[in-house]
Amino acid sequence: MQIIMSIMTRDQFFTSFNEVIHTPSRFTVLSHVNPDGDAIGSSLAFSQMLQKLGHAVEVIVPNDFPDFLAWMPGASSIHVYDKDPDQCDSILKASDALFVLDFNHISRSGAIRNTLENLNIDKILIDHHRDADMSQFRCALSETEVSSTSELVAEIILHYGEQYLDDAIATNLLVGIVTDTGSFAHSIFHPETFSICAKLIEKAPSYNQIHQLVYDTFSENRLRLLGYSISNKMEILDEYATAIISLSKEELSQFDYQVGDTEGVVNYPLSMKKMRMSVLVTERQGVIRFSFRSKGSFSVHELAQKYFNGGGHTNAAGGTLNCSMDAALEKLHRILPEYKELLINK
Ligand SMILES: [Mn+2]
Repeated sequence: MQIIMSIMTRDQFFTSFNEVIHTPSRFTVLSHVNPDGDAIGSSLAFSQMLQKLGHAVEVIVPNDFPDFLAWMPGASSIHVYDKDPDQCDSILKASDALFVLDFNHISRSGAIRNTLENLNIDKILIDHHRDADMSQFRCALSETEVSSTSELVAEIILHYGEQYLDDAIATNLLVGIVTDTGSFAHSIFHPETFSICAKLIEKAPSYNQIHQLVYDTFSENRLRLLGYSISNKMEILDEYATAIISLSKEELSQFDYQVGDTEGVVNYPLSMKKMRMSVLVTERQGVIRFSFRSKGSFSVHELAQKYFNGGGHTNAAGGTLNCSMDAALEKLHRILPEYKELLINK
């Protein structure tokens, strides 16, 4: 029988969480495939907090993270599963509990999926994505009306007291919040996001420097790929207030594609006043990946979940298809009429 737990309140979460962290333990913190700033920032900060509480903690991600995050405090200690699966499997098997950060569905665990399915230890979720399957978790802090998982981790740390914040933790959390909100441009649901950031900025060495380290790190190829994507590849569908950019494997290799190089490309079309949805379609490792963004109430989560084996948030979601680029674009065009009303009604 499957037990469906309802969403936990914060009080219930902390009661259960306190039991988990009560005695010195070996913990693993795990984040999602294709880790982004929030995945790395929240995982590092959370593991650093657990270490301060006297636990032995390792951070694992399914595959490598982009270079622009490599400077983050503690990043060099992260285990990348597909570089050393045996070591990661031993770490997981020796763990007393597993913390799952910034994702809530096993399909986002990449190559770790098999190990996870056979791992009988307590799992604790800290995440801000929709539709969490609570039956998998001993306890969960699963809230969608927050900017990022990093914001939730900041709340946990501040719950125990500001003395646990140091410059490394503050820096990691700021990277997570800044990247998941597009530098405070979206996904802000309440003023507390800013009061939390004010506390983090007090502790972090320099906010300006953090911003530069994250954003002013393009290679020439990456900037030229962005220019090419917008100039040559952006298809505007006025009748759906939608823009589509597609990049084939060949096009990516023409710009010497490195992990993370298409990060943010999907946001640019939405800077046009008339656009409600933007879709980036890329072909990598034999899979077609979709990245969806929207403005206002139009939910790309619903669309990604219904047609593209994915999901995420109302205004940002992802998905994948195992097919050719042509077939993927054909499917996208085919389903758009279903959403026409929602897309053009403000
Ligand atoms: Mn996130």
